[in-house]
Amino acid sequence: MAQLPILRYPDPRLHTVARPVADVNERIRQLVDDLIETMYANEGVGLAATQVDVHERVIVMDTSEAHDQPLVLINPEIIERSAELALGEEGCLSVPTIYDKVERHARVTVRALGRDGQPFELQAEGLTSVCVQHEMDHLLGKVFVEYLSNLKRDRIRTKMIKKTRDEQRG
Ligand code: K2U
Ligand code: ZN
Repeated sequence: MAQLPILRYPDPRLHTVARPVADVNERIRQLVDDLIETMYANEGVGLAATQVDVHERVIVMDTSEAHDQPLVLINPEIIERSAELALGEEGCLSVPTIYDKVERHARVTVRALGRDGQPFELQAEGLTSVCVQHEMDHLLGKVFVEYLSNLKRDRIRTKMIKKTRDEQRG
């Protein structure tokens, strides 16, 4: 298991479109385990492979109360979306300290492969629904700040560039 470095917005690699996983093999299982470790280490409830500069369709999530029930979604696809929308507070490990409201489908049904390579379906609502839509955006190269106004996004971009520069200076 290893903690992986998380790309920081506005790193252009965050806008890469991930390719489908061809074979759920040992390399993919190792990636899944590293994503789970990295997610917990950063107190996230989700993490997409895109965020660690691996551009394959893999997501991990854990929206459980005790943060002890990791969910693995390989080649996820949303097969149903509710007409009902919901406004929810979002953050992102690639955009630290920034939180803002984004409108999402209130409920979604997702079909994916698990860590064992077997297909399953997940009916998600609440935080799980928000998180899976947020992570699937990552696999399409989209970061949640792109739903915000140009003014907000420009201010966030400037803040992230300064934060990264200050951290590099130590
Ligand atoms: O993609 C990520 O960086 C992980 C996000 C997932 C997430 C986004 C929006 C709403 C829920 C989860 C991080 O977990 S951001 C931290 C966080 C945790 C709980 C609620 C909101 C944000
Ligand atoms: Zn994110």
